[in-house]
Amino acid sequence: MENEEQKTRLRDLLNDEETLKNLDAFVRMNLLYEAAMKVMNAKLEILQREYSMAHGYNPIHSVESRLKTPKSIAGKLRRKNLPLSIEAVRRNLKDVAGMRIICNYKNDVYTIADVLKRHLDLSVVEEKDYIANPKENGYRSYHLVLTVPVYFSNATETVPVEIQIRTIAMDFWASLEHKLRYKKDGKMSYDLQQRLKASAEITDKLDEEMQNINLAINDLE
Ligand code: 0O2
Repeated sequence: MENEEQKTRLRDLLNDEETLKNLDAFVRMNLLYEAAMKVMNAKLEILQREYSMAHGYNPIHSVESRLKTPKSIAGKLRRKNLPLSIEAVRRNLKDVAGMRIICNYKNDVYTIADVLKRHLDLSVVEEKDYIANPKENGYRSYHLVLTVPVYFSNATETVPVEIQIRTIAMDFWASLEHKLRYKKDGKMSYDLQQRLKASAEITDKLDEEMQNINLAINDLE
């Protein structure tokens, strides 16, 4: 019975012009951001293969990409006191398409950021170096928002993609910190905050030392 009611409600909803228009606009918006991530993924794949061939070394350990969920988009619009509309998303949110590039060493992070900034079809919209200037809680990562051209049948759209570039160690730290923050609804005890901050310092020292050891090994070869 309940199922039947739900079905009827869904049918009514899908017959409603306004709902259909919004649904269509949402699907189109998703297509746009997905396409931009595909373009970026292709660029990174080419870069990795070319790096391995030309230098016998690949500075990229792994790449992750994600599309922000509708719930998370709505939450961010609300926090910014913006209307829940596709237009507000397009105008104000730069992280609907998000990619994370994980590198082995700190200098690889800067290498990749520099290479991407040299791509003539990409434009830098935002750049934050949280490695040179870590956040108060210890967070380290290199953030770039780049616009990517996406070619459709009758138009070219420039779509923002947020790219976080960090080392394996920085990623390890950020994943745990994110999980804790999410679990505790943004609230964390002073003790945990301090321990995380201290861990971030240790992580940074580890990154430095691993990089130095790797350079020393390279010198031996
Ligand atoms: P989620 O859940 O990862 O998507 P803006 O996005 O521009 O409105 P802001 O804070 O100026 O806001 O952007 P910033 O500093 O470039 O941060 C964007 C993203 O970086 C965040 O997205 C996180 O993914 C990550 N980030 C920033 N600071 C921290 C931090 O202290 N810890 C961790 N673990 N990640 C961080 P969201 O949308 O906040 O979160």
